[in-house]
Amino acid sequence: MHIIYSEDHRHQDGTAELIDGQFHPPVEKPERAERILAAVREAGIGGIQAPDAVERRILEKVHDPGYLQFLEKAWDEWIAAHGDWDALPIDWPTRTFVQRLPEAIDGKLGYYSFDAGTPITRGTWKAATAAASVASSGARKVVGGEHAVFCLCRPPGHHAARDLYGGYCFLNNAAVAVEELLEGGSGRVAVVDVDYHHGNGTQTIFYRRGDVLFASIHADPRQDFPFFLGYVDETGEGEGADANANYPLRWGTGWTDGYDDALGAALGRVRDFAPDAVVVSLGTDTFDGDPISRFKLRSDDYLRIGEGIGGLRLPTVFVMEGGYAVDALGVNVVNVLSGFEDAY
Ligand code: 6XA
Ligand code: ZN
Repeated sequence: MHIIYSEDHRHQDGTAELIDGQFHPPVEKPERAERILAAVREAGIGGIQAPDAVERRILEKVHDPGYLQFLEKAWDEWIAAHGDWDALPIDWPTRTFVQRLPEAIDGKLGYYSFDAGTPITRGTWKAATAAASVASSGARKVVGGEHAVFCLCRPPGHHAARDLYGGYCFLNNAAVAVEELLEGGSGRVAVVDVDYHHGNGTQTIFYRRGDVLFASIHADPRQDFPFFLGYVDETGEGEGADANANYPLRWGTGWTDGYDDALGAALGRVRDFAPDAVVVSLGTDTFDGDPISRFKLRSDDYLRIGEGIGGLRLPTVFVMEGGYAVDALGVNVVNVLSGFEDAY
């Protein structure tokens, strides 16, 4: 399968990340993409191509135009106000506050974000648009007849909502892929999100849409990020009623004691939905050795995930999301893609 990759991901390179109340080196770092690239190249998964730039029109289908303008200008406003240091929000319009966009950059950061773990840096816009371009170009290849494409996106995207960033995500790359597939002639698209964290952004973007199924297997939000979305009773609204399916699993879940069954159930929902194409939000932070996660999957289990998805026998766009155990990241991603190819 083709691989789409842009080296512009390197422009997202935060100085520090707030983890457990302290600043640490970011886990979402350029080395992640470099390791995955080296592994898929070595495994001979397919040819590697650079993307064409995503159209603004497509970005505006996924995101609010005011949000896009904010992201594009945020760094310039931040550096003018505070100097050359990662931009982080510290105040949010939560319960009892008015949802109004302030003038000051500090207020804008709070208005458009939902966590303090996602630094905006000098290169954030460049890297985030490159990742969206990777997803867009990959999906267009599938529209053009390829059976599957791997979009090596970084920064990730599944937490980014219509006008919110967080969870290391700025632009929703998976949603960009969905919009490209719909525009290219797919009547129905299913998103399968296997990242450890619930894809709150993707869920909300498509929550009222009946032509896009969102099915996600993730850490129980009662225990883990993003905490406030990803519960089983979130099933969609309006035309999207019954087109959203969450499979939360408890900390410590491994392949045989929960993951396999949840994957089977999620893929069953996809089959019942009868989509024309599938977008996979591919996170491997479900790995036993992941530094920020608490599932127990082993490297071989990723072959089974790939086989399960390949068994759908549907045109598939893989979009890279999380995964922070850098030494195992390459083999885990390669295993998903190889398992998929073997089963397809
Ligand atoms: C909290 C953890 C962010 C999770 C990012 C991720 N700062 N999402 O991997 O899929
Ligand atoms: Zn994740």
